[in-house]
Amino acid sequence: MAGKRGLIMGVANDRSIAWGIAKAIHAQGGQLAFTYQGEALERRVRPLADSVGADLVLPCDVTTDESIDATFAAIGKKWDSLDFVVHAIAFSDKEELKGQYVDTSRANFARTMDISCFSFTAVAQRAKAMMPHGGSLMTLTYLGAERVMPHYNVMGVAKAALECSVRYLAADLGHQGIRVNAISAGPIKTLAASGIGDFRQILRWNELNAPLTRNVTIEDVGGAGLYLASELSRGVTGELHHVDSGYNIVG
Ligand code: 0WD
Repeated sequence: MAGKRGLIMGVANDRSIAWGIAKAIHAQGGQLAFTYQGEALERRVRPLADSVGADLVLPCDVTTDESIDATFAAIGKKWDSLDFVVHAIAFSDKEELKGQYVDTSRANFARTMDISCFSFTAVAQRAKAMMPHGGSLMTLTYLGAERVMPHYNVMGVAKAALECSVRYLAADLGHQGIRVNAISAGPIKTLAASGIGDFRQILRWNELNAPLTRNVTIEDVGGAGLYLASELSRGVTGELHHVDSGYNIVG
């Protein structure tokens, strides 16, 4: 990854999946920029960014075009091009990740879709302008997009739309040498996951039933993120890559 530059979006703390990917790419010499959402997270993200020698650490709230534009403008001032973007952002009202999907409200449906799905397309719109030599865009998804999983509810619907948008973006951007892929990660105890009802049971169930009989770590996902960001995956686009100890083949 020496000589490659990329943006990591969605680090909340050192347990974040985005941080696992950042560490793996940094270990191979990639240069990183980070975004954070809000001042509370800035305090956590800055020291992490410092530890991998990143000095581009920018606020970005993906719910507004102005914020995304400002982020890419700031990157454009320091770097003339980008090689990869990691999008590891999702949000839904916790109260609607407990009961049944059928009770989803219009407002939370729209917000979940906006932050967890549309934001990837919004980022792709800006990133492509900075990828004249091609590049790699990746996002994070979960098996709840493909099947009904307990309490995943509206987030499953948003992830299904996200996975579909990966395919459309891959088709749109392929001729520019820009690859677009998704990693479908197994359950990992992070801040976002703590909002999902009965998450502890889901972890235990996966551990017992996955072919590898263990849960995945952010380092496991980091390895896959490194592969997708690098030239090793140069022939891969529009792909949904499961990093879940094989749970998707049995569960
Ligand atoms: O089991 C898991 N943890 C899995 C997570 C399994 C499979 C997939 N994923 C996905 C998530 O759905 C998400 O897309 O991985 C991605 C990263 O999630 P994470 O690493 O599990 O969670 P976390 O460390 O909380 O990072 C997600 C971050 C937010 O953190 P919080 O917890 O504060 O919501 O997404 C960011 C924020 O930093 N985020 C935003 N960033 C910019 N603008 C916004 C926003 N409006 N909303 C949330």
